[in-house]
Amino acid sequence: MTPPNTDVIPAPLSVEAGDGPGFLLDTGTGIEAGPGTERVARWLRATVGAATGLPLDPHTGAAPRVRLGVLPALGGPEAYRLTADADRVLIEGASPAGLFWGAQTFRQLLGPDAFRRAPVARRQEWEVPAVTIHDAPRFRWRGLMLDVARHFMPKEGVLRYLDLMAAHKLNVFHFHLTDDQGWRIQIERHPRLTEIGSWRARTKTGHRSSPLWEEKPHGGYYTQDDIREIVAYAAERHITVVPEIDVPGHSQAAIAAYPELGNTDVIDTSALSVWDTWGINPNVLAPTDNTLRFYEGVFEEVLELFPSEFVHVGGDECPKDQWRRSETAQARIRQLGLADEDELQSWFIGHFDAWLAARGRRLIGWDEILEGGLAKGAAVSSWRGYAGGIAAARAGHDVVMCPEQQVYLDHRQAPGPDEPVPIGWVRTLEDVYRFEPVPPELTPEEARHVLGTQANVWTEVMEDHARVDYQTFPRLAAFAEVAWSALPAPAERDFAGFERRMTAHYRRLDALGVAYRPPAGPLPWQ
Ligand code: TNX
Repeated sequence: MTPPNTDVIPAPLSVEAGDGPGFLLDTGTGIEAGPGTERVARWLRATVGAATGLPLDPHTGAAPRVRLGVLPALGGPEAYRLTADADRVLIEGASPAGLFWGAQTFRQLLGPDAFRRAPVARRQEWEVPAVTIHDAPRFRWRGLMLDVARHFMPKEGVLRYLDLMAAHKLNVFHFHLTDDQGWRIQIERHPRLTEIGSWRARTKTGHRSSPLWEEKPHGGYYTQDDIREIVAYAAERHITVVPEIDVPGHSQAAIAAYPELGNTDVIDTSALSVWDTWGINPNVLAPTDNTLRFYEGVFEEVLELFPSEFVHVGGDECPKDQWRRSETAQARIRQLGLADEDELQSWFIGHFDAWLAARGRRLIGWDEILEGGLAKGAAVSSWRGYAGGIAAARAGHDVVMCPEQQVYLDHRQAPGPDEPVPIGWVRTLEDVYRFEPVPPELTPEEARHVLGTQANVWTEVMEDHARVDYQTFPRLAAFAEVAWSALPAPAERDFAGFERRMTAHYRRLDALGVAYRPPAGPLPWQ
């Protein structure tokens, strides 16, 4: 018999092996839902039922049971406890979310075949080892950002990505929906955003030096019904979707659709099309009332679709050159009594900070929003290292740590000519495992503003979901452990032990059909 599988990833707070035999799931096993747990029970019956072929019917006679409950006394809002012995499995969460993470652990305990969509293992019984697990996450924001603007990912791929997040106990999906190279969300009152803004005539994939380098049309967008489906699917998995509409930079797709949004007194914006190269784009929004009203309209529809507390407004990489040359922008600076273009950007972001606050939401933006003064209620995604996050936390603002030096998964994961993605530094699995979201410079009081951490997947050079898988995995497993588990300081982390536990996890990823970067041997396309 195979030894009990307790190589749970991310590692729980505590795992105590029981003495006796484990619990056997068979045709007589029911999954019973206590009060408030029916949704999680349905998810568990559906996933484990599909993989095992067992009915898991709660009304099955007197057979042993898997029982689900909510027990607020368990501690932190997402804590759970799982106890298994020969007679029963009890999974209790401090909330339905905590219970759901416990259900994810239960699935890992059943072994890799529990991650399949149909029963392939010729067995009637599935064993959960006798065990008691206490668990709770370190951070409340355990995020993953996907850029669907540079390369569109069809809805099915997004739903699958959400399932993969849930399997790693990640709970915030930052959905980067707009950029220079594409606008991906239908906005009913501004139809050209998707009619024009979601397609580019040419796109370059691969790297210039690579034989895969080619140019072809690219595009796609989510209808509002698609978005509702994605948000509901995420909610079922206790994942919050935080939408990002990037302003005032990274906006060429919007300007191509509505030229009046750009700095028309500096360039002929009607000649712009959706951008077909990568990098920082000089074409930014004009700081006019018309632009503000236009984007208020966009955000009104966005708020209807996304119930998240936070709404991301981008704010990154906004070159100020056109504002320097635009008489309209300069007049605005004078009218508002601002010192410079940085303060103009800050005013622009501040407008949406107040606008969102008036609607009960909170603004979050990339760390450039610190320049020219941070808007009152703004939270910061600290991406250019820790500095922005440190400054924001010291000023009493909330922070999500996502420094590009550590957790940008578009960066290559090994040196060598075989790695497909040519951008960025080498960031190995071990580098990610040793990433620490809370910098030592922060006092405990300041550190409370670190809501958590996020890995970012920018897709300039990932043209399909196999490439996204390759860049995301296995590093996301290491990241999940950083975000969830109570790991010691980076230098003391047991990376060798993590790699050993990854042996079981690779089998789970295999069962899920994830095209991860294999730890050894040929790369998938070799
Ligand atoms: C910087 S991170 C960007 C993105 C790029 C990424 C590539 C950030 C807020 N802006 O637009 O895709 O680098 O790694």
